[in-house]
Amino acid sequence: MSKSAGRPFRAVSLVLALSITLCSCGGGSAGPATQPSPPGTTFRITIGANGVGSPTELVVPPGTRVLFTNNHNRAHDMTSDPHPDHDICPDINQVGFLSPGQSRETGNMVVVRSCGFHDHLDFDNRGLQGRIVVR
Ligand SMILES: [Cu+2]
Repeated sequence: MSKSAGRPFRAVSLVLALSITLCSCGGGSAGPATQPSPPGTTFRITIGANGVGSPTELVVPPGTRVLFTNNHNRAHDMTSDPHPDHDICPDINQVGFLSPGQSRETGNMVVVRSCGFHDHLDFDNRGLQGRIVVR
């Protein structure tokens, strides 16, 4: 058994300590005060030829923006219930008019509540209604 076996081990721990120190510089780039959802965790609602789907009802944590995408060949005007006041969840009204192919986010949904929405251009159409539950 040799006592010199400890020396290379000490060198390795010195390198480790150095790299930990170097990595601690976080890239805090200046941006808007509101934090966007990290990539991969975006909550989405997609409108297609069969109406609101994937999904019709979405459960999100408080502080979420939901991305609406219109994959239909018609325009849709996505607004909060109830029609025509649109005042239960005003954050949804920020989506508003979506041309075919267009996407837009809701406002930051911080209040815990159940937010029904509909297509204001076709408000009687159940296929164009859905719900975002913030909880
Ligand atoms: Cu409406």
